[in-house]
Amino acid sequence: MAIERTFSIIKPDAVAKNHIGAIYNRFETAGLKIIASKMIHLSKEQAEGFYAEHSERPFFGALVAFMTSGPIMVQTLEGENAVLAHREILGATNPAEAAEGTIRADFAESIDENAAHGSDSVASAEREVAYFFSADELCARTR
Ligand code: RTP
Ligand code: MG
Repeated sequence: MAIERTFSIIKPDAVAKNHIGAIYNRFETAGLKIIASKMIHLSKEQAEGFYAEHSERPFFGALVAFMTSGPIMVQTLEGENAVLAHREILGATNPAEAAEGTIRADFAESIDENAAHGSDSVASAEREVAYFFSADELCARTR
């Protein structure tokens, strides 16, 4: 099993509903270690840059408006097959289709406000971690 890093966002809806701790608990229960974490309020430019791959999609404006509507928590998570393991506990993009017991099934209301983000590949994870964290903000978890 490969030890990977992945990138996580607790989105404005879940922060507003005080679900930060409950979602962190899901990460730790799944064996994912938080190796960097901070609260930020994205600017429009930061949100547009982060979701640049979706810039031509019809939902892009709504996505940027939502992601800048309040503070978010950004995390780097580390563990065995972390990218896929994290996507599995997140559940499907649309919470109505998310498997029972997943973060989106339990904490999200709609496809537009779906509680959390997770990198979809190792390459995306590298880009997304670097978008928010400098190398010296990533802590070794060797104990
Ligand atoms: P995320 O990037 O936020 O983890 O979500 P994801 O990989 O599951 O989904 P993605 O395709 O990357 O889409 C990014 C966000 O855009 C919104 N979306 N809306 N109305 C729609 O058809 C639609 N499709 C995507 C969602 O809020 C999704 O999280
Ligand atoms: Mg995505």
